[in-house]
Amino acid sequence: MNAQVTEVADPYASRVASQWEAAQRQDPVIWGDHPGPLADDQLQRHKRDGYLSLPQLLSSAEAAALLAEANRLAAAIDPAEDDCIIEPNGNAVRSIFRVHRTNDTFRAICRDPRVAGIARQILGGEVYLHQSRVNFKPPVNGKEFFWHSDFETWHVEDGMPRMRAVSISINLTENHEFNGPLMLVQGSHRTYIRCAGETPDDHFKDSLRKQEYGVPTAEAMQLLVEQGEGIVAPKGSPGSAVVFDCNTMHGSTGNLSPYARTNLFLVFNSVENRLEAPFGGKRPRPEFLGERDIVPVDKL
Ligand code: 6CS
Ligand code: FE
Repeated sequence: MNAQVTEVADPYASRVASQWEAAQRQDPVIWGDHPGPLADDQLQRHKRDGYLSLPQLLSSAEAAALLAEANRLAAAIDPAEDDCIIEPNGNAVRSIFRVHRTNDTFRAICRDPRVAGIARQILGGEVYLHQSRVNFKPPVNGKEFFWHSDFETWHVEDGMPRMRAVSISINLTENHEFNGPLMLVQGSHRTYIRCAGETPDDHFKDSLRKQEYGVPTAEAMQLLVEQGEGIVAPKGSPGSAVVFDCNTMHGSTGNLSPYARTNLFLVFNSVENRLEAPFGGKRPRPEFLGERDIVPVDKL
């Protein structure tokens, strides 16, 4: 008898064709009924819009302490370190990665129930940090982050199977219209954009400075914006935060203001959604970009 071999198609295949395509999300946004710090109406808004703006997740004093630590790290880091990313046009520090493992101040804020509790509530149970970084977006010349869905990259390049991750971006400096605040396409998390093209080898070496693969076309952006509720850019003072789904289309423009736009970006993934082999077939990115050593956040 012939064993039946069933090829299970990857629902989130991307960068496999020369044309982009819009597909339906296959996963819930809120996983189950887990207690946490968010009120019901906040959860419902996150489910509907794909993001939630929190005007005061941390106090301004806490944000100031985190900012001082971030600046201390940036001043001390050797730019040749793996987990340090430099701006595409110079040598200012753009991002420092894996701060949940390398720094006690940042580790503590990851574990804080006001932060981790949100991720557990949305993802329905125990979570770990898939990625953490401080983004500096330096004064006057800090470059943009082009439009992208984080999940698209994490699925193709890291092997994240399902949409069961959530990001919390905590503003350490004020975010306003002059310094390139986070922009999100409201409602875009319900649609998955399969991007055109193929992933180059060692893509991360360029993508973290300027992403050019795994990004939507103008037509894909138009579709998301028109079928959703448009583009939002929540403003906020230090200590404010934006929680957003792993598939929400987002990006930010450059910083033309004379002050850095610094934020702490934390990605929580469910322990039940651990990484597999990358769905794009290349070798996995380094662990400072996609954690493979799973430690539940409260055991960090
Ligand atoms: O590489 C990452 O994990 C993240 N960074 C960028 C610039 N794009 C994809 C994803 O959000
Ligand atoms: Fe992103």
